[in-house]
Amino acid sequence: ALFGSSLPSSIRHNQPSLFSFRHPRFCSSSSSASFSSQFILCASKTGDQEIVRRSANWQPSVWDYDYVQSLTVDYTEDKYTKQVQRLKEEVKGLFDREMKQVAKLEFIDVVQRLGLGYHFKTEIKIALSSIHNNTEDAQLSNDLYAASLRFRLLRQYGCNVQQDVFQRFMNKTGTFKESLNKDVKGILGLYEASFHGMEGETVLDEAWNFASKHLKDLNLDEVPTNLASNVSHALDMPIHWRPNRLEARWFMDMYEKQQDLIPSLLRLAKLDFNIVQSIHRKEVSNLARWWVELGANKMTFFRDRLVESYFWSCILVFEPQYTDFRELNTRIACMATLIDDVYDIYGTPEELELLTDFILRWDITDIDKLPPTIRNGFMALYNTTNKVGYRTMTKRGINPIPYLRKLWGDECKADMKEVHWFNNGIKPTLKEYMDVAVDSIGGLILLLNSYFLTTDYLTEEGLNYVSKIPSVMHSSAQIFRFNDDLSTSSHELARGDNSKALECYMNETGASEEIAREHIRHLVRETWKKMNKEVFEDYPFSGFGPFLSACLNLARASHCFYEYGDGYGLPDHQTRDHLASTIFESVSLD
Ligand code: 0FV
Ligand code: MN
Ligand code: MN
Ligand code: MN
Ligand code: MN
Repeated sequence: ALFGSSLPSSIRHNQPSLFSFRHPRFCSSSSSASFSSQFILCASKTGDQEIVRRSANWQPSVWDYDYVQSLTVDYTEDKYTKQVQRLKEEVKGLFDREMKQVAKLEFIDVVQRLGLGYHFKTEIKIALSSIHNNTEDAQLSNDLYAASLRFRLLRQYGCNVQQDVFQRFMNKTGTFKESLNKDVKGILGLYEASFHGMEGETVLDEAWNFASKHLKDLNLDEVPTNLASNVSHALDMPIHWRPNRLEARWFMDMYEKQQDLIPSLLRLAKLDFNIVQSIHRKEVSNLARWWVELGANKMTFFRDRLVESYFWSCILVFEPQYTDFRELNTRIACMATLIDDVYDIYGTPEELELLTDFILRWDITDIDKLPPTIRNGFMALYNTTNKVGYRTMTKRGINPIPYLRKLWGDECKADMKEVHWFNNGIKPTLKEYMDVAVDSIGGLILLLNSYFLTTDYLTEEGLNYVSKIPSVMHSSAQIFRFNDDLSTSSHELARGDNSKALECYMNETGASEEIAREHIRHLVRETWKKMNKEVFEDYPFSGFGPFLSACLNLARASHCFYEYGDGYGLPDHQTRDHLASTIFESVSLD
């Protein structure tokens, strides 16, 4: 079972300290000293009462909005477009070269990891189908590296290749042969392949166990430098979990060091990266103008994370033609952040009840009944949603507002439930928690956007189907929630918040934090296995491609934002570098 079993309540942990803070409340100013000094106390008069509010003391944006607004677009001139056209033709020709099957697989892998897969969909499809049908090639069956590469690329593409191709590398007892130990390249390939496993595929589970243990135990000083870098990179995060643009940026530098590199391919990858980045720079610069005009960069009651929200949107859907998606989705993500901070920190339970009611009724009559800051927040949410609705109805002929409203409502009801749990010291089981927390993380509304702002065939039926949350969408949001909780819950609980996945599991089972972490990480892998299957199920509507990729990419974005700490709430270090190297810094061409 995904959520494990609960142990008798007699061994449940009591963690009173986790619940020592309550939501802001009405109180006399003299009692405000009971709040921890790490919070800014903002007092505001409403009638006779004074509201003592908490503040999470968010760090301001790490990006200077003057700089972001002034970003220039350098790579759209004709001379680059012509060069790219010529290079694309040249690379297309390379798919037709006579070569060994394994060399062809390596070529496809390089093209995709360089971020160029979207230019060569037809060529890749033809090449992989022919490899899929060819079961005669001895190397592809007998060599662990070749078999793993074949398996990974075919699965990535959606071909139903059986896990049994790995049987020949296993003992009768069902474990991998120890004689493979010397084959680091093969084990690395097996490791990457194992992330494409689905539920019930025990061979791939064993592949993951075997390969991760051997890669972790390796002495990398004894391995050739390039291979060693690839091993560390894979252990840091497997290819299947990496956002493609980020992988492309890293892989270009690796590929450049390769002896047998194809110069025109590398040149194309660099040019294409810069051209796409130019489009992204323009988009984020326009968004910064909107943000500053909204005055949102001056509001301190919620996180100012415009650029990070844009980066999420870029990871979800990067292709140049989807500017509308990125531009509108970024705005929605900023509003999801606002709402989350209002429910988690800023509002009193009474105010939040009232706000939830406004959001469910979707009516701005009488909004002055809301306290000013919350009223302004609701108005921003309402206007932003209507803007997305207007753009969609005028450009795509369908009104998505009823569907967006519904998901905002679900999200706010989930937030309200968490407020209730927190204020009453209620500790749900992991399953009870997840039923709510998949709604409160905000991923579902982004995925809904990714559907109606990218599909070529938008219909009311399609929108209705997606708004009922197909399981692929649910799995994606679930991974987002788990990853977020792994990295943010210690701060959240110290500040005063409901129990998150880790604490719910610890409370339910009596497990230590370390065991609970391991368990949640295990659930992340289990949920990926579900999603690996779900993305290739039959869907009743065409034009689902970008939406299904967005489901995978939302999970990937959450790995990339949360693997090294809270990259969204406290965006330092890795997130900052990842973001800069993807969106701001061009690749040097010589
Ligand atoms: C997570 O923050 C977060 F970023 C939310 C909910 C807003 C949605 C934004 C994007 C997808 C960019 P936090 O850890 O505070 O969320 P929870 O739900 O744990 O309070
Ligand atoms: Mn929060
Ligand atoms: Mn929250
Ligand atoms: Mn909360
Ligand atoms: Mn969180």
